[in-house]
Amino acid sequence: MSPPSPSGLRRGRLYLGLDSSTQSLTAIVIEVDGTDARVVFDASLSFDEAFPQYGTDHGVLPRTQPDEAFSSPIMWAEALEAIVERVVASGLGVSRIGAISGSAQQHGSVYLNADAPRMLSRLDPAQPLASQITPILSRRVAPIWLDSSTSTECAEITDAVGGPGLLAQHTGSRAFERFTGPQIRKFAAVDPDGYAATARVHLVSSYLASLLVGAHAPIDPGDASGANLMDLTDTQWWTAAVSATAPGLADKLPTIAPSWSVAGTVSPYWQTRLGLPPARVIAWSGDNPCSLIGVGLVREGRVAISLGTSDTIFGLMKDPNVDPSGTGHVFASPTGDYMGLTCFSNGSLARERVQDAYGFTWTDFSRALDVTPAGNQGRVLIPWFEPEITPAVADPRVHRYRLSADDAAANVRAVVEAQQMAMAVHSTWMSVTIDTIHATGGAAANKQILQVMADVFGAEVYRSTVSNSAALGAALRAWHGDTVAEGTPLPWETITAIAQPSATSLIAPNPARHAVYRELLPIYEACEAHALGRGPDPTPALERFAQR
Ligand code: XUL
Repeated sequence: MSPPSPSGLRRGRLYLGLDSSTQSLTAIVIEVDGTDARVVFDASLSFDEAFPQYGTDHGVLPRTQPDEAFSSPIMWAEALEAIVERVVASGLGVSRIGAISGSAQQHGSVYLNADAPRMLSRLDPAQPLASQITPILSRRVAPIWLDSSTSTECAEITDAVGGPGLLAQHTGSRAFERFTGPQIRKFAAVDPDGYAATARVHLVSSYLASLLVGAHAPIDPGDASGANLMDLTDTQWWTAAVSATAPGLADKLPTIAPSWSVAGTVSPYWQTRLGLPPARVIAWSGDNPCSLIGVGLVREGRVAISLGTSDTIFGLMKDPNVDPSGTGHVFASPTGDYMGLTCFSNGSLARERVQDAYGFTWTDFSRALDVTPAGNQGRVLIPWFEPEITPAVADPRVHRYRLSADDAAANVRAVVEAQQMAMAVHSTWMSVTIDTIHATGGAAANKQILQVMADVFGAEVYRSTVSNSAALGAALRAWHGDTVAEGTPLPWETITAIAQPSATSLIAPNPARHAVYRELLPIYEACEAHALGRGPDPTPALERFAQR
């Protein structure tokens, strides 16, 4: 039983979730009473603003090569100390913290030398953290997910393991430039001495967890699956990929432990310096696995669609199904299941390009959706304004089928329908029957877009109001891990109740319109194939569709 607060209310246990993203560090604290949770603290530090001395731009160090992207592990340590200080200063009563967990941008890697375990266990509470971390780095900078400079390494690793299909089958993704394995291989090649001096390669998540516990923390399977190095079936490092990546790497990688494992307790450094209690630190994970929890996706059939700069569809899978086309990713889920994720680069950008082309406001844009019919009378737009990830398109071009560029309203409907149909088509590899969608991101505010989503998928769409889903997911994972450690694990449905969207935000699919899209979907696929130069002109099929 927790003691009553001065106001007479019972004060519950606190769980701290941190999210070290590309641009900022966020802290969310939830207070838990029995099975009820509520957010009691939520704050962010922007790296560029809070730590201008590093010269970062949106969290990225000044670039010397256009295709490389690095950030600073020292800055991340400084930010960790600063945000924990803020949590302590909030007056919440941090002695009530039961556990801490975290989320971090995926794929980034941090290189530590052999002194790390000794130094981490003896951090001096009289000194700031950052200056004490500097001597344990065998590489001053951390390559991050925006780095696309490792095409050669991707090809070499792919060849060595026996091809892209095999690599994807085992690790969940074909070789991607930004993934950790190819990044490690490049470091070993360009700086063999630095690589030799590296005793441990952490991901951003396990590095920050290590700073909290004062020892090397494990990596959870969710974040490990962003490395191109983990075998999905046993969630352990895949020897073939590890050997193909860099010499002696097996000894330099952290162990992989379940997402709910206790990585350690908050070290004496934090207790003495900032007054944190010796709380449990639950293994950190990647931002995508943490967001899965933070938007409440803990059963198969429920997915999230994030309509942001890029559009993303992700959801839980019971089985590690892999995308044969090689564009989707499979990560382990913090629930012990799997998650599929497919990203589309022409998201808001494409919607805005169409909006701007006709001088429309968002109200005009919504109205255009209101006045045009589902299926757009067989008029299709393939909106590759920018290079596209799914399907892979390097030389972007917009394609129109039976659609005049002069017809403003039809172009609006065409861009929205194309995006939703692309998400439906390119998520079938997950073999999940989607019945519920949690819509997030800026464009989820638009009811008409969500109606098209509901009609294309034939699924119930709810607007998710969670804003910092990765940080919330981390706080919920801390709670879950604590209940597991106490021997009284709570079901994920209970843990994520706070993350479920309100029933009043429901947008129901219309069966007649869904039937229209079921007919149009294969023709839309044919349009994509034609635009990619891989199929016949789909115009006759669109004519038949329009005249039906
Ligand atoms: C996923 C990916 C990004 C980062 C962003 O593959 O690269 O979503 O995780 O932090």
